[in-house]
Amino acid sequence: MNPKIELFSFKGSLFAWRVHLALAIHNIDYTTHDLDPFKAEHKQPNYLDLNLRGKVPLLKHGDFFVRESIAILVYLDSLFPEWQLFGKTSQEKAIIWQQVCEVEDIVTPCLLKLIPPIFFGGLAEKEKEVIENFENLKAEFSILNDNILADKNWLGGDRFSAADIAIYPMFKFVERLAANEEVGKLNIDILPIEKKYPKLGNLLQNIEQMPNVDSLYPAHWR
Ligand SMILES: N[C@@H](CCC(=O)N[C@@H](CS)C(=O)NCC(=O)O)C(=O)O
Repeated sequence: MNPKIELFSFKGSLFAWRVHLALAIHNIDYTTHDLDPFKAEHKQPNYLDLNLRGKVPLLKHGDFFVRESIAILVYLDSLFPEWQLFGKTSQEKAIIWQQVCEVEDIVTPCLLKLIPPIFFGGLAEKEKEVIENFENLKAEFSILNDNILADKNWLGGDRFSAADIAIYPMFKFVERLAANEEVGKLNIDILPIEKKYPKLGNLLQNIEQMPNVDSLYPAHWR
């Protein structure tokens, strides 16, 4: 693909992971620039010149730049129309976008609220809030499991789509958060996802059977 695709990322970034998934599953040759958040490389002037928000992911395609993981997926999907990540018919498009929006509206905010107390300290003081966020995630997982996935194997319909890409890193991160030793003492009871929510387990398995998905799991999380 000319010009070559370049992706600015952090190792373990949930949002950049979505873009890696789309590119790797479709076997696209691209270059990754891993920035080091601990050195604040994403806040240096040379990067802020490319992305005024100082965040990852950022996709570079020739002299065109696009930020925001979902916007990047839309861009890639129109560069590679055969992917059809956002569906073909009006109904497919509506259902896929509905699911993507609900991931961003419900699942992602819970995760973002759980990160500081679990990884950066203060869990004891924020225990009530942590439990509440896990309860919200569990309620959403039940809706996905019992309703949305009741009669389908993919989140957006009968085949792999942007909705599956949007949610996959979030599931993996929930597993990581809930496996934290301190969180274990709170009896959250959300793991193992595949046992508690079999249709979600089925979805995870389907996604993990797509090419190259396993190779993208952040090495430092293993
Ligand atoms: N909504 C954005 C979220 C991007 C985002 O928050 N990325 C994180 C890394 S996972 C980041 O760059 N954080 C650094 C910062 O906010 O300073 C997307 O979907 O791309």
